[in-house]
Amino acid sequence: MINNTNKKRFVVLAVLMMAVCGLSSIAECSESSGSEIDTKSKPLAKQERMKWWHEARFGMFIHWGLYAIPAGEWKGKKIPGIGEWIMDRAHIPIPDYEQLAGQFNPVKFDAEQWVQIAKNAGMKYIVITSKHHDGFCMWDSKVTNYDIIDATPFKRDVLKELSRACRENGLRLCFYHSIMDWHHPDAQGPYYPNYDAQNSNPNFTRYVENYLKPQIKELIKNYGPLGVMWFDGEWVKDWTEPMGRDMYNYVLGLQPDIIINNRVGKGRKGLEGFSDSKEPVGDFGTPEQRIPAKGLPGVDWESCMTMNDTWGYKSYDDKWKSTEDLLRKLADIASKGGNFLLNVGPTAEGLIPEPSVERLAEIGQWLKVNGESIYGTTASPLDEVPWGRCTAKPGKIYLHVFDWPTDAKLEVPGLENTITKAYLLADKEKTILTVTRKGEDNLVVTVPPEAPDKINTVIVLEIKEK
Ligand code: H79
Repeated sequence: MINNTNKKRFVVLAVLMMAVCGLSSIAECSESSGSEIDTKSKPLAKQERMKWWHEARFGMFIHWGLYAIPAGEWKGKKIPGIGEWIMDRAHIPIPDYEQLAGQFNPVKFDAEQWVQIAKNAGMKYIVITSKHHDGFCMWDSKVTNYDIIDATPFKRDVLKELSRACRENGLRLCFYHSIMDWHHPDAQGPYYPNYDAQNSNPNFTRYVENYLKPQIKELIKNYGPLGVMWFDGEWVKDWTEPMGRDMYNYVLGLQPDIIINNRVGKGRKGLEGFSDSKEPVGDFGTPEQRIPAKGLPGVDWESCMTMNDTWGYKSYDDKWKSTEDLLRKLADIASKGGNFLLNVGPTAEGLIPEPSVERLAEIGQWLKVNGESIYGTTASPLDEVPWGRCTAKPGKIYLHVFDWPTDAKLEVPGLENTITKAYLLADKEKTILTVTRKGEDNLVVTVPPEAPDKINTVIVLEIKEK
């Protein structure tokens, strides 16, 4: 008979095995034809490609484009909703929106400074908008003049500069690229004059073959190798599942170790972000502005989230999440086996807003001390704990304590393993904390009377693995 604890152990083992074996979808991938495809270097198996991403756990999302200029206001009116959607929300005619390019001159942009902000925050990768739904291109694209070099007075290739700064600082550069395009004549049906996901454009295939794919090739070949190709706007009617599969294979053909999100295909279930089909295309799920209640064994995912209520800069959005909230979200996500992609929306001058910079610095300070409990960890092997979250590594369990016990006794339910050592992760001396058993599978750790870290104190349990 399998009792409850054995069942739990079995589940833990199954999850570990799945993590080790990886759930490779690449095996089913046939290679696309086409002269661009590098037939010498075959795509790597999924678990190989995902290794750095699992280790990384924390990345920076950057939404930057022409929408930073209106910054949430059009013709003197505050436009509700997310800032990068202002073209749609304010029904701005294409020629009027295009005028913004002539004003885009972010002279304070400093790629090195942005990368330092991400690095000091403990982030390991950067995903920046190469093109958002508005269609404006943030690099020197050869297939359009609607880009930062040809259409702005700034005339600097910000993606090139970021690519160099990332390489020099050991961060992976990744691109967010919108499939939906409100500007391109062959794609624009779903937007103009009013956005409707059910509209279609008879020339959409031409847009995909002659515009979208060449752009993806430019980005990978001239700015890569990239970490992730992060698609979005796949919900437009003209984008199909076969197009998604073709794009997935095309991207892997261009760079055999790249990772591609699930929004390349059509399977995503809304903002929940997971794919619902049996054989979903894409390497990871993309919950947006939410953290799933539970992780899914063997399924990779990344929660993307804003620090206030917008992705693209809005001058008057000051609904900033606290550092405490953000740090606890990071632990929550890690405890469920996910990655955290946290957004900044730089200004039209090229600056990351100060409230974001402050929070990122505080997160970085915590990670400098406690990073071991986040990077390269796997989901909690325990059921829910009442005081916080847990993460794990072989031989170690990290207790992330949000609510410190008033009696200095921390109860850890559901752990049968023998504990060889317990200490505070922030304690360089690793002063031993006393652990006693309470009943068959509950532990009690005697902790200092006051929480050493008001946001999240991490206790390490070294365990004998069963
Ligand atoms: O880039 C940021 C946003 O601009 C973009 N995604 C993040 C990362 C975004 N676009 N739209 N939204 C967020 C919200 C729109 C959701 C909907 Fe739908 C699109 C509702 C219906 C179509 C989501 C996708 C739910 C169904 C399909």
